Amino acid sequence: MGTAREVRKVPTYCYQCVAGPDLLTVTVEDGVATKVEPNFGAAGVHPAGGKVCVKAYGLVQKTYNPHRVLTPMKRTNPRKGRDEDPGFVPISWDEALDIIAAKLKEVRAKGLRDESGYPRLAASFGGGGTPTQYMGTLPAFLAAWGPVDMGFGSGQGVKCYHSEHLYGELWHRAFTVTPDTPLTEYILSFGSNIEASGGVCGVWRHADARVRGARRVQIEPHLSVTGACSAEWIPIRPKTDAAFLHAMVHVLLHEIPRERLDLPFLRERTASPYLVAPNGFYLRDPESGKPLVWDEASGRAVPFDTPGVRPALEGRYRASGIELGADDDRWVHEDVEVETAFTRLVEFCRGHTPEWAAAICDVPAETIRRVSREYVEHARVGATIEIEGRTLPLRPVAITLGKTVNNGWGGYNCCWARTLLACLVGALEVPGGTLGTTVRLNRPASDRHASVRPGPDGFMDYPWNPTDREGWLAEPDVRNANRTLIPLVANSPWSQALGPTHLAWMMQHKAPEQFPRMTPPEVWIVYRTNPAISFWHTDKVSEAMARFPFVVCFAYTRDETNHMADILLPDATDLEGLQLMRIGGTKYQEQYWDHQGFALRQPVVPPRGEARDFTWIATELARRVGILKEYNEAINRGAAGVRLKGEGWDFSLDPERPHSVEEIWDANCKAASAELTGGKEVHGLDWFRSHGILVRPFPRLHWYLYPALVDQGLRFEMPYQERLLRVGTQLERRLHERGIRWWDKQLEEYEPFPEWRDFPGIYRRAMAENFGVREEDFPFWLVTARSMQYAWGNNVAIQQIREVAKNVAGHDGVIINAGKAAELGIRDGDLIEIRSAIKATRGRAILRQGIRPDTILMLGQFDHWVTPYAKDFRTPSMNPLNPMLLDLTDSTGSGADIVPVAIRRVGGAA
Ligand SMILES: Nc1nc2c(c(=O)[nH]1)N[C@H]1C(S)=C(S)[C@@H](COP(=O)(O)OP(=O)(O)OC[C@H]3O[C@@H](n4cnc5c(=O)[nH]c(N)nc54)[C@H](O)[C@@H]3O)O[C@H]1N2
Ligand SMILES: Nc1nc2c(c(=O)[nH]1)N[C@H]1C(S)=C(S)[C@@H](COP(=O)(O)OP(=O)(O)OC[C@H]3O[C@@H](n4cnc5c(=O)[nH]c(N)nc54)[C@H](O)[C@@H]3O)O[C@H]1N2
Ligand code: SF4
Ligand SMILES: [Mo]
Repeated sequence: MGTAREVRKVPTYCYQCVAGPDLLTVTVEDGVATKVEPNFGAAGVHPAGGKVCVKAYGLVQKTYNPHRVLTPMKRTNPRKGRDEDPGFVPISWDEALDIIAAKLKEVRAKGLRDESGYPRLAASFGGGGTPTQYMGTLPAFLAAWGPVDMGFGSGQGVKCYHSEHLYGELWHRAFTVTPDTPLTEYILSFGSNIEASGGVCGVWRHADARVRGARRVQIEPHLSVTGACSAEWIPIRPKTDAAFLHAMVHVLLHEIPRERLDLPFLRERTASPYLVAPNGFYLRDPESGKPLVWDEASGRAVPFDTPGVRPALEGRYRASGIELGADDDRWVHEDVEVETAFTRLVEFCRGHTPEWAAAICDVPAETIRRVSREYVEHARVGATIEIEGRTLPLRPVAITLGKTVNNGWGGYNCCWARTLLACLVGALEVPGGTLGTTVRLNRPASDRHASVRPGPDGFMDYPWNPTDREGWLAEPDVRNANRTLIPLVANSPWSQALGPTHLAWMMQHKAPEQFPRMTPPEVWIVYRTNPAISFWHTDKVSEAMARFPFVVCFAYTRDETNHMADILLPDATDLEGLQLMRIGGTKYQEQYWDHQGFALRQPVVPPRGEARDFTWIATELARRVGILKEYNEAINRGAAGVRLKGEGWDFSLDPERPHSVEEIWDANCKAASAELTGGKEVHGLDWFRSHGILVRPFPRLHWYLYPALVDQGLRFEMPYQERLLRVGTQLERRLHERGIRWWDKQLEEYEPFPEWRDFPGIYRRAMAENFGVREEDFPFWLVTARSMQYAWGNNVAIQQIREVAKNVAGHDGVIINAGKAAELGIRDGDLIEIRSAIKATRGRAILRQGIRPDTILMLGQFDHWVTPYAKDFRTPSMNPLNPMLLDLTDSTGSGADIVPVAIRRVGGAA
């Protein structure tokens, strides 16, 4: 007490979960990080007032965790497996880097691709892309290397908002979809657990909306924290959301007057008036090939963009024209009967009555009907609002979908119906309505508006993977075959990780017919992901990775994936590393800023032990592998986030020599500030160290895509999916020409309107058919949900997080309906066994009223058996119980975290 102390406050960012980045300051006393606080200086800029969520408060303990790996390590036991002790021994950085570089050079000498055509080098990064904001210049190393297989599933992607990512980007440049929460009045949330998953910005926005009187209805099988603070909870039967949404479409089109819908929006901003010809493709003008609409003014069919046209929204007409199908299919029609896409839609949903859905969803028809009417009433069709001087429609209703609803079978239906419901009341991409956050498949990633480019037929262009005879990639270029099988996944730097990433694991066990012989990657690099815990069928995933010949894991602590590693490398963690990142604009989950710019992550304290900055590691690897020049050039091109050369400035690095970590980020800081200010201001690393961020205003008009479509005279590609029909037909032909039949179920989904299928039945039948079990022996649905306190398995090793989480029900066992438990003789705290068709696990029963009797829930992703501290939780996870199956893969390549199980009591309360 009383001794003079040096106290500093250091600004930095947190991006531990996808709801970030958020800004904070860390107090450092005598060189020791002691406290996390909001960044009050950024309160006027950051959408959550410069605050961070509970997870960021764990960063001090994260830094000083006694279980950290703090030196490079080498495996001494050549055998790999769960039961093998790796025998890790500490080695020097020199030795570690030399071993890795020697291996990489050996691989490079053989050729970047192996005899199957697959990259010899693979890399997996987890957590929804957040690791990029911690890995410094590693992306430049990978770019310098050449082809890398990024397609080994790391938990993210196919389990995430997968179908939403793909269809969302197609329809409205929406990698993820959110309400315009600050203006909305009515939110229908199908399993979107925003109060747990939305981070500090999401929680803040929704709290404000509640104060304003906005009404949120939570539709999901268990009462999540989001349900608990919603106006209403509707306990729907799992995987039946598509039927509920189809029934809403029915109510809007068959039970309420047409005038209540936004008819001008449908006519002018969607393809509703386009005429559909007998083979299911649009009727087109023979000369221009443009789709035709029925012009009420002239009483004939004319191209959709004819000046002065008054397109009919509904009706059947007789007209002539051509129809262009798959490949060279072409039909010439003389005076044939055609109908508008909208009329087709009305017919399509005729049978989808609330009564029909009620039986499927186990939700009363009256509830579905009432919710649909509330949705229309709150939409305020006709209202307008001024945003930054421009008058836009105001439609304060939105529908959001959570994971398990927007991925796997039924995901297409749910994403389609949600987007369509927005169109029916003109609420897509307008104030108060349903908005996309950001793009990852379309380019440029930094600006959603700039990604709006005119494509064919009056829609936005889309970067499909080709399916025509000449363009189709018959030989997959990575092990999950994303470009071969999934036209929608495009070919951006994110596309591999959004391919059917479980196929890469499954095929390690058996290559599917007509595919190249399956090979393991010769070198696999892993950072901030733990697929041995976070993916499906974790035993099988672990077995496959144990057979990989050479695995390099960046390691914070020991974990279940790096248990199979040959080399462990300790990286400078969140508060120790240096990196500049883009912030602001609009971003998932609900990061909507009125600013954009850059933030610095900086060493708040020096790295502990032998941990090294990522940029140093990447530079050393590039140098030792002999690709330093290519690596520096990649940084110059912007691989670390910013192009170093722009109009009127050039901070490019000399490609021939290695640069220090500070030199590299100093150049990035200067280029970033020049880019942001059009060359007016240039700030180096020192400036960013003290200021933390540099921003300029971001127009709120850019939150909404609608103005960009109006300005370019474009339409949303709704409701009829003519392009998907064509693309799917072509893909089917290509696969069948090769003799591939194992993707046939997925091909059925390429329909212009997504048909309802018995989605829960698909999950149950897959178990019976693949494992020879009886469906009725697995009567419960096992589902999972987010915890606000945990970012996946990222922070399970932090004691403080566990302490906070313990205050929230559900973290220590298996949630089961109290009434159902009583029937089965299960009391609170009893040990129960949960068995799927492939495996059983155990946990303590937590009895709750707030869950359907046919559903049980395992929060988060635990079940660790190596990760220090977490391995003592004894909290079960669904992941070992959930098989990877082709039958459970939809046409976009996604699956869902849901599995039929049986339960029984095996022991009394502890
Ligand atoms: N049961 C269940 N499973 C799920 C889900 C679910 O809801 N329930 N969700 C799925 C979804 S949507 C996703 S996106 C995935 C995410 O799953 P993953 O992408 O696999 O991510 P994490 O589980 O966070 O893995 C993080 C790993 O990084 C390590 N780590 C943390 N900090 C550092 C660091 O500073 N340096 C280094 N080198 N390593 C660090 C941690 O120890 C941990 O092993 O999980 C999926 N799996
Ligand atoms: N704190 C925190 N925030 C995160 C993450 C994190 O790990 N921690 N991860 C981020 C990532 S990568 C993702 S993908 C998102 C996920 O974000 P969300 O999708 O919002 O979150 P979950 O809680 O995983 O979603 C599961 C919810 O869906 C419900 N559910 C399950 N099956 C069904 C069904 O068939 N129908 C309906 N209607 N509901 C169902 C469950 O009851 C649960 O409440 O969260 C992101 N945000
Ligand atoms: S929401 Fe995510 S990024 Fe933001 S402070 Fe919390 S953990 Fe960090
Ligand atoms: Mo995710």
